[in-house]
Amino acid sequence: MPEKIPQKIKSLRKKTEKIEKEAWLLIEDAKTLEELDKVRVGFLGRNGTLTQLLKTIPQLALKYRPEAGRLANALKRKLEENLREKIDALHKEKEEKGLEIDITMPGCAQELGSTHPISQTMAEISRIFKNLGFKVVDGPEVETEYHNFTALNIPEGHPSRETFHTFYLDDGTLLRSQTSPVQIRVMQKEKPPLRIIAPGKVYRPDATDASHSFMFHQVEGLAVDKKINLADLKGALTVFVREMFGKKTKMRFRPHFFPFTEPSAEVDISCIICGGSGCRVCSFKGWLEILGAGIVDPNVFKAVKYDPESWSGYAFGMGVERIAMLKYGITDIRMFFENDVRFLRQF
Ligand code: 2NM
Repeated sequence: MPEKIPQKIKSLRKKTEKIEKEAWLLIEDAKTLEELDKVRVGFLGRNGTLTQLLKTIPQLALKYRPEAGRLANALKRKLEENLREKIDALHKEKEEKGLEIDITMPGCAQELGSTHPISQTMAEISRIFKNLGFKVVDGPEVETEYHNFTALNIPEGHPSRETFHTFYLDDGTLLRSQTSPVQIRVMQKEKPPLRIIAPGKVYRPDATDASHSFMFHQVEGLAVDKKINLADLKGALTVFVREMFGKKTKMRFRPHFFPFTEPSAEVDISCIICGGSGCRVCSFKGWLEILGAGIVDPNVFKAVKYDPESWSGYAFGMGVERIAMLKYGITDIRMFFENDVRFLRQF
């Protein structure tokens, strides 16, 4: 014989069924999130119909309470679920209509960035040499030993290799220590005459301090033509230092050694701070070293199958950070690589 359902539970069941029907219709009818929230408050808010019903349960006789609780809580879960589904549907609808974006809201200000001082300096160096007829060229930062050393008249076992012997990759390639391998690549591809500059990153096994970094930027230049001589080199570099540091800047060559040029020189300019009288920046010498240069060694031409009897050339190389530090009065190379906007904003 089926157990007789007590009157109390019967009436509770009726009430929950009524609430469910009502809620279902109202939820279905709600057109906006605001309307829907009113429906929610009407049933589940502090004075909501369902909330009130739940509050009556503790007043029931103990034996009715479990069944009453099950009924009321099942309804509560169902309502919450229906509300959630409708909220999602309304959000989706709003998004599809594009109303999620309020075009009257104030925008987020995007601060304007600026070109990095090293990029600015490289662009300025390139501009000057472009005006002198040079083409700007680019090449890989991961190089073969051949392009980085052998073709540049630095054979295996040559002491010059030792100073660059750190950044090797597994397959025998290495991070380039100068940008001259780019020039080797251009000469392998193109016939003379040519005038090129190669700006870019280079890598050295140097411990970092105020004036050294394991990575820095270089611009190297190369001119190959008939009967190029030291006067051509001096002429081009004179134009460069005057454009870069001002018309009054003086320049001098000091003999030096580079494996890829012969003769070679280190090039100084008169101190741009004191004009040559001596100060802390030039260590009271009156001169600042800014680049290295020379006449291309015939062995370099042989490596790229240029006839050294018919062709001659000059080449030079400079560190961009050093030029930028002198130009802007920066005393620590690390500032270029810290990405501190308080530093970068100044340029
Ligand atoms: C320097 C100094 C002197 C140089 C040589 C070459 C090449 F490819 F022609 F052999 N490119 N750059 C050179 C010459 C670089 O940097 C201090």
